[in-house]
Amino acid sequence: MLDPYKIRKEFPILEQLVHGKQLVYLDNAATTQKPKCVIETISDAYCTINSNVHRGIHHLSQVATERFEEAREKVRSFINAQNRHEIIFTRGTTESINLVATSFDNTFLNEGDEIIISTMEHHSNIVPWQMLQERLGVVLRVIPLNSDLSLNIDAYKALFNEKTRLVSITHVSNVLGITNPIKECIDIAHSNNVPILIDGAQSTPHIAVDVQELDADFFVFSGHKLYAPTGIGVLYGKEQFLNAMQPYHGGGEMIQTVRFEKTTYNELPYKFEAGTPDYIGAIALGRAIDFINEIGLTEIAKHEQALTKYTVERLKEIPGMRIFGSPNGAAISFLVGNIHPADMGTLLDHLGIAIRTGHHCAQPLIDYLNIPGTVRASFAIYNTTEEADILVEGIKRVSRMFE
Ligand code: 7TS
Repeated sequence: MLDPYKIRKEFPILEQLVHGKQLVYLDNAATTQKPKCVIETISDAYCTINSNVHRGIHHLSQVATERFEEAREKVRSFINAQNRHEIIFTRGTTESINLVATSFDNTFLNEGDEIIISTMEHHSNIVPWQMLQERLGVVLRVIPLNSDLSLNIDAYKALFNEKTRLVSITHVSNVLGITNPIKECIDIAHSNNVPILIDGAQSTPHIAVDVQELDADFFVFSGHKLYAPTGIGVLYGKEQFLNAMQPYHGGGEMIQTVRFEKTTYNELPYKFEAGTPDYIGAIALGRAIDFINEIGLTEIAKHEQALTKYTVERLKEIPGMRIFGSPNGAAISFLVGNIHPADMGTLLDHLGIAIRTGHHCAQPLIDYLNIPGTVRASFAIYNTTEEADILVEGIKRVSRMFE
């Protein structure tokens, strides 16, 4: 069994007091805290191996390059991609989706072509496609939700036609904490001969992902939600698509030869990694993956899902509690009576409890729910039932103030 109290000791930030109270950090869907091993990896790398990768003949550059490519292998193994060159390092989920939107555009999309997304997407899986809508005249089709806020699979099936070129949907909703039936969604897309991108920002920290078993064409995620530093993320893409796509950014690293007459591009993955990559970030991401693997995603999922279930049950004790959907992951969105989410968030903060409030970068979902926003508690490996209890007692206290 995973022992969150033992794990917490690895996270220096969790030891602090906020407003004189022990910090209860429940904003993990926004970003997770970093274990000592990841922080030390960054510090050690700058102290011992820092040198620009792929360019140098000298020792440090070679070591840095080896460590960078080792990190790519760790990521490959983490999501069980077939090939290391199918792993592209980006700044995060947002950049990964923008990369696909931009590079897919040049090769595969024309005016009137259709892209399917869902009602529960994060803005980063809406706006890049809307930008294509403006630039190219592609049409966005949106999967509606059922009354329990799950994806309406029948409606999804009915959205496909001969103009559908791509599906792009989230694995786990950052607002609702609902895990979508992603394998089924992928199979439906493929039965219509349409490739599919999966936004794994909220799944990779919590459940094991196997991109080959899923048969995802693209899979994207962020390091910082996965105990790694900010500024590093991943795009996995099947070789056949990445090879057919045009580069996203131009510059160093992504070229084979540059002449004023003609430039030729580098092979995968470098074709999509223009400029100096965040190799220290990638190395730290590799360490974060080791850290997760040492604990094991099966144990992590068990712990977080049990904590979510426990918290949902306890939240239901509170009069006027409204939980949105049936969270089965590591995030719970709710409202209490008429208390505005921002008021709840501010007052909980005074009790040392860090939760998130508002639209969570999913405004269309919040509009669909016809609410001003939600209060969201989201868990990680280091959270405890004791913290869930502090949250529940805090909400009760705030609720009493509004009576
Ligand atoms: N997709 C999903 C499902 C997300 O939850 C997020 C970030 C992103 C994409 C964007 O990730 P980024 O690392 O590129 O910013 N979600 C949140 C959140 O729920 N609160 O803050 C960030």
